[in-house]
Amino acid sequence: MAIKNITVPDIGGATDVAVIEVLVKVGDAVKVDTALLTLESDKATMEVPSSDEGIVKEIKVKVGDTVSQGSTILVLEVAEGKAASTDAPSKKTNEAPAASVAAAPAPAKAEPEKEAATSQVRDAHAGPVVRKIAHEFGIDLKLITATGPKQRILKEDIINFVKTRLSQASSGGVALPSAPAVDFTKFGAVETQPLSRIKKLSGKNLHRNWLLVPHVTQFGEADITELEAFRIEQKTMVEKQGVKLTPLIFIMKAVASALDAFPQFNASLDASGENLILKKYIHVGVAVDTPEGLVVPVVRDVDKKGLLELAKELSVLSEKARNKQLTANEMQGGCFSISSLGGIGGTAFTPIVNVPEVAILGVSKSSLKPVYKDGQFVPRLMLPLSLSYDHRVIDGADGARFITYLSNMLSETRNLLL
Ligand code: CAO
Repeated sequence: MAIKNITVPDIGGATDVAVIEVLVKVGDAVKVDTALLTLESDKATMEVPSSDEGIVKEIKVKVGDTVSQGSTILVLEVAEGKAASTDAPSKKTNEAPAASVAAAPAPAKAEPEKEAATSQVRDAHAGPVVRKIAHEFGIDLKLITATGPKQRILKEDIINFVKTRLSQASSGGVALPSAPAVDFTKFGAVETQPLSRIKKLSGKNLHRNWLLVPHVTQFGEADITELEAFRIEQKTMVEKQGVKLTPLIFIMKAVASALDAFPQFNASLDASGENLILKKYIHVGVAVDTPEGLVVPVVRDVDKKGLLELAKELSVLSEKARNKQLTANEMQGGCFSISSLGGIGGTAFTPIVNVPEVAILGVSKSSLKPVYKDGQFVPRLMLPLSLSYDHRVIDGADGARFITYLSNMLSETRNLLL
């Protein structure tokens, strides 16, 4: 064993630089490049790594001391033969170590652009508070995505890192990089608007569902020409009872029938993910757009209710949703969801499955299209459907069967009335 004094290397000519952190203690085994100290000058925070491998025998500096090039940092016991070639002769005793080895030589001045070699003093890219927090949590700063100016790690970066790791640990999930923070004021005027409570809540669920469920979206089209003719015929009469008969009511009825015919769509995976829980009731959630965000009240026993009853119930629930009067109970127990954007527009979209359900139907705006029928093109009112499902539970063939069944139900009005 040999004894070495490890000293402060060239720190760019800075003198009397404050020691803000001592990163090792007596007895620690250090390797080449292990960070020993953090120094903070008025220009930069830098780390001093070890130039040698060995055991720390004595530490010669403490937090608050000031050091310059050549100041002794610590005494290291190194294995014979591991001493740096620049080392002076070393002694085998612990007394009076004569050798003085710089912790790390500065980069050659002739090659200023060259990346610093191993064991260079390096910019710590983080202030003392941040470094202290990272040190206490045992976080390697190299793992943190810096969002501060000049790639500096901020306290928020550490917090985000810890939050992400905690949520991964609880979900057993994989690491996701966090989105970079962008200062948009660099590009023009901005206004910051906090998300509503509902948006924050539904956003969290949507994000989880998006990550958790292997989604497939199956598109389809239903010919609702006859259905629409029937609806228009009934509309005025129904409106006299204060109820609005929109295509959605018929779609709810068709969905209930399809759920009955394809029970795996009226199901949930249990917590273990190994069993399917088939439900013997048909409760359908309907996404309602409110100024505060999206909410999904649940209409119970859709299979057992008539069109008029469903229309009344949906109108009450969507009114309650818009007035923020829905109870928790009214938003629970759904087996399947429908998200209808048909009143607004668009041709198709990919809805996100509302976990623990396994499928969701997206409905877009119907339009007249030329359809080839009995040897000629005829104008038909076509309704676009988008069925997203959890591919762990539902096979592609079943997805196609379900949407075909649904289209047939909607194309034959009497199917829905009987
Ligand atoms: N094709 C063509 N027209 C349609 C249609 C469709 N698929 N669906 C509805 N319409 C028509 C209706 O017939 C109605 O027309 P009239 O006033 O002339 O009768 C008009 O569009 C408006 O319908 P509506 O939206 O008031 O009623 P609805 O039963 O279709 O929907 C509700 C009710 C509560 C679901 C709806 O108001 C709503 O909030 N939709 C948005 C849901 C949403 O945001 N989903 C997105 C979730 S993912 O972020």
